[in-house]
Amino acid sequence: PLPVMLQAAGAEPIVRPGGDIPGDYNPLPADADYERREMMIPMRDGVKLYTVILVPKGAKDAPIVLNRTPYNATARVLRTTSPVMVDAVPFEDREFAKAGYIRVWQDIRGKYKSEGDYVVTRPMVGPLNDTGVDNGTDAYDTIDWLVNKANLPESNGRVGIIGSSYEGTTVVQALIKPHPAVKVAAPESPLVDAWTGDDWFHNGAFRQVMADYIAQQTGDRSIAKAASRGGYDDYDNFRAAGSAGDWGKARGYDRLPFWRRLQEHPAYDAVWQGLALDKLLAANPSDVPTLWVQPLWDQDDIYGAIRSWEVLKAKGKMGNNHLLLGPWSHSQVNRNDVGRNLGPLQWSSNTITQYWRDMILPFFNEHLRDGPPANIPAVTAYNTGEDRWERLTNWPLACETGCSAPLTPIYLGANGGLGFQAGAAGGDAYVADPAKPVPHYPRPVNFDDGSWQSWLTGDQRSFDGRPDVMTYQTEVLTEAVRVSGTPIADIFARTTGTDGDFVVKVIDVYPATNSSEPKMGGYQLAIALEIFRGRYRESFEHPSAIPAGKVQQYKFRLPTVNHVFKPGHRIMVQVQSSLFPYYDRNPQTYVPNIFHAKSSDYRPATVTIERGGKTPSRVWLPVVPLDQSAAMAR
Ligand code: PG9
Repeated sequence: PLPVMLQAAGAEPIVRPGGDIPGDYNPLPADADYERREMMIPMRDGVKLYTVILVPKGAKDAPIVLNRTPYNATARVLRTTSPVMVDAVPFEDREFAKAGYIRVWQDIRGKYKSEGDYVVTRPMVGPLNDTGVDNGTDAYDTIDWLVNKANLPESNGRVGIIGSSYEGTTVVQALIKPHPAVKVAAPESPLVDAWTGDDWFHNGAFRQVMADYIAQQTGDRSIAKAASRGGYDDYDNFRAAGSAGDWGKARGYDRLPFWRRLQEHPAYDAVWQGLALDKLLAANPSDVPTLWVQPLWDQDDIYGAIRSWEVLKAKGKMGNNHLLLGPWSHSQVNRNDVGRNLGPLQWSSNTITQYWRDMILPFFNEHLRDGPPANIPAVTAYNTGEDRWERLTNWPLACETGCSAPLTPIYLGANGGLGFQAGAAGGDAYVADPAKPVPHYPRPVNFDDGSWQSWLTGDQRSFDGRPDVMTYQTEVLTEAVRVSGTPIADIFARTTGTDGDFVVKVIDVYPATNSSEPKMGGYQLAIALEIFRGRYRESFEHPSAIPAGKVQQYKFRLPTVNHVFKPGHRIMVQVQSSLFPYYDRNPQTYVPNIFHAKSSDYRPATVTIERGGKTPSRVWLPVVPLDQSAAMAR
């Protein structure tokens, strides 16, 4: 036999347990201004969660900011390998790094380097979860460990929790029964109710593109590849596939439990209701000072933050709950500091710098290190018509009941008119054909080309004029109209089908000419846009077929606005029956479960939008006087 060892005595063996990948490699130069510690923190059930802690060198009595993520804690703290903490942390953490905070990132249970089983937006312990552990208990146990001086002697024992989207959801979950060391929170665009208005469904219409997300997120503990969608135009790809269920089946997604689960729960049943965090917040209203961050053009989660704030307001928790309505898309504030524009919209100042420097940091400083009062008002809302922040004492400024002003109906009229007076009875008919659905974005639609981020600000002229898009607009305004609150679509319609979707958009039509920016002349900017699946018009939980040919009412909430339609502009409302491929197609024939609709179920229907008389289709707008100085916080 050959000699066992060829190298000198005492040298490391070449082949040894663990091989050449030690698992604790830490590419940080000795002169770095911070330390990186990687820990496996034990939870109450023995599962250990991978946690990265960045501690500024020399830190003493430093506050902690925690983020719990399904998106790879290691990658989040390794933006660069810079020895300077401010340059190493993700963009969104720079203000914290500058201010000497201890920054902690943790992989949630079952993802990346954490142990345990991953469950998508794991239900809180209760009827849907009997394991005794959830994202609330995991946050609690983590915080308990972090504030123990034996583990992290540099901390002052106070913790702030922050994160956007899924990471925002983990913040909300940590607020249900918060650890006493949690002194401040900022859930940014959290998914709160995934059936009503965040992510998977909106009012029952399904976001088919989420199939890719589910494949990536649950195909592997780290990130898996989604199956090919086919050609470049996802409009063609999705349409050719048939139903959303057919789409997933053809890609092998039925092997993914969460994909199967979605298909088993198309309606707002006990599962979606049990997952809805606003209901749990209402039952356990938190006293933690919280800033709920809701981007106004959030293409993923446009409902959860504002809804949570409303629920806590109803529970009398105004004093410690603040709402921030920013002129952004989903997680725009977390990506980079390009805060002067969104799609074609341009703001006069960098709203993202202002967000981190003037709002979040002072708010966290106040509560985590006894900093000066941050003076964050109850509501900070960007006025998207007048291009400025407003500090308000309450929200909404107009609503159905209980506000200082009621909602004002604006009526769909004859010949495409729109006005504050109801007109004579009449109707406008169009053929909604599932074979030719209205695109949500001009074709080709490709979900990987980046257009996704700002599609909600797209020019609605691309669809105006289609025979299946009904457009109603006011005369050119001679006086400004201010809207501050949540508009409600209230459509009366008949259809020859037995199911159908309704999409309503409230649009600001810009003046026809714009000499400094010609392409914005006549621009149609949707300030609120939402879809509603007709089968849920009477109950979200118990769908029912639409009686063909009978007028039905479709009343649903649109996204919140704080906008001024200026003189020279017009107000426009568009109504249509699809928003594809963003949302799956409604077959327009009632079937028990649209995920499993057959190709023969997809049929054209003639939809008639009723106007005037006893069935006056309208949008209830939160119109308020232009001068809101009385509602302004100092
Ligand atoms: N909107 C994404 C998401 C959140 C929660 C569940 C699923 C998806 C996100 O951006 O994280």
